[in-house]
Amino acid sequence: ETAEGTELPGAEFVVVANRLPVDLEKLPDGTTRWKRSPGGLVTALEPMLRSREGAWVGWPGLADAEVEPLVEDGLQLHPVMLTADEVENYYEGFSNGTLWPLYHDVVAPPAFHRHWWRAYVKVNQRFAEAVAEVAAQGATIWIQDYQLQLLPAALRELRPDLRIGFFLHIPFPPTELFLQLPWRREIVEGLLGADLVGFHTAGGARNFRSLALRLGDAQAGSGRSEVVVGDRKVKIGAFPISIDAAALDELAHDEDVQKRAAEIRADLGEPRRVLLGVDRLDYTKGIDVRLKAFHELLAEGTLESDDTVMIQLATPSRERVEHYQQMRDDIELTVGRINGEYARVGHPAVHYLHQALPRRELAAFFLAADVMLVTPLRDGMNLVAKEYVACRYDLGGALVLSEFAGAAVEMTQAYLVNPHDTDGIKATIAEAINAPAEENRKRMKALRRQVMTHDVDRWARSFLDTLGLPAPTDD
Ligand code: ADQ
Repeated sequence: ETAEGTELPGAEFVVVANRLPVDLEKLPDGTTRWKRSPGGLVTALEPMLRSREGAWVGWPGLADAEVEPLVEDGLQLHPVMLTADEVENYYEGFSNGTLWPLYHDVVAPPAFHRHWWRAYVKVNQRFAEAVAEVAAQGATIWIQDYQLQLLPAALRELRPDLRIGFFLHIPFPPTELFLQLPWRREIVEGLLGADLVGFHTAGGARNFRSLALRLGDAQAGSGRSEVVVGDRKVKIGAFPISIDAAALDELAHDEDVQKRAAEIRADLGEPRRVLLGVDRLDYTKGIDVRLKAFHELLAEGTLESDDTVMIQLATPSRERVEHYQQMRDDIELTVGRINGEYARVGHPAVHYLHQALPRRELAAFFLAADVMLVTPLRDGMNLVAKEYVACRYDLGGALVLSEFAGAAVEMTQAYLVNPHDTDGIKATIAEAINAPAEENRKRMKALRRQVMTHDVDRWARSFLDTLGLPAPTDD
């Protein structure tokens, strides 16, 4: 079967995400070229897509670029065009200025603008048309994340033959918060267009289900993991995402990575303790929370900058959104203050890199860190916590983890903290630093048992099995 309007064959399995797994880059001479962007989702889904002659529909990351579909290593890529206005209103505006803060417990105030909403509706409709063109009769479609919540219903309208799954990578908020959204009914009805709506945690699934019963046209189904919409069943479930744990474990075993870890500690001046934070620079990640705790621990003398250093690696993120600019300034001010008071020449107390690092380098930092600080105010899952554990095959290190990260549900042997409780965080950091090695090994062993057996492949399989995706045909 061939879809109309393209020479590529209609795809039996289609992933739809805001972004394609490749970025279109503009060169100084005005021409463009493709660059691979190896995100976690790509790594997770690529084998599955290839074995099923799959397609990926998404925005190539550059405004106003009208580009033709391409086939990369047997994977069909279908670019969806966004104008500069749409990038501003649909992506930076409604997705990242409204939905992102609203879904993360309003830790920053969400802005509700009607022109942002209109752009969100329009772009979701464009995605629906793009998917309708590439999907084969009866194909399975897997829609990813908060930028595309209207897509399930919009797509079903055009193509009732499709099997549609939706997965939300960020938290689904408590109903009281969600109800602030002027377009709450439209979003719930958009999601209910899917056959399966998946979340990281049971809490998120519960929140969505009760809203669906309250706002949407849904009726209770035969159990807690479904609702009924007209003559259709919509399944609702928790599917905690994970990482390619074996690949990271292998990377951590690499001799060069281990040498690099030793080198990092040497460069730091062989401190007794290294604390590490690794995040996209985002106000939900609680970077300020851990800096404050560290600052106070130094001020009280519980920690000494002579023998304890903190490293914060922060990937640049959403730099055109206002909240992000303000937050970056605040964090950099705090880093400067701490160093101003506690550094010596050649020995900063906080090492701060506003840079994205290669995987190998990141693995070396994980190996070099005695205490990993993951303190988000709210986080859908948080892959960094799992990556750290996957690297610590030596059972060294300790993980301090926010109760408000989805990862806390599975990683109960971490040092769990309430990110709003500064004294609690300080006490827990001190506890993790001073714990007998045997205690930390025991915790790490339990954490690894969880992470190494629940990898991203298992996540994808369990979602797609529940959705009822037929097994790939061998030919
Ligand atoms: P994110 O908010 O981006 O993901 P997270 O899950 O922690 O958060 O993933 C970040 C990724 O970026 C990790 O793989 C990490 O290693 C990498 N990274 C961070 N800083 C880096 C740096 N300086 N250099 C290189 N790499 C860096 C969203 C949700 C999460 C959810 C994921 C997946 O917000 O809650 O876990 O999607 O569903």
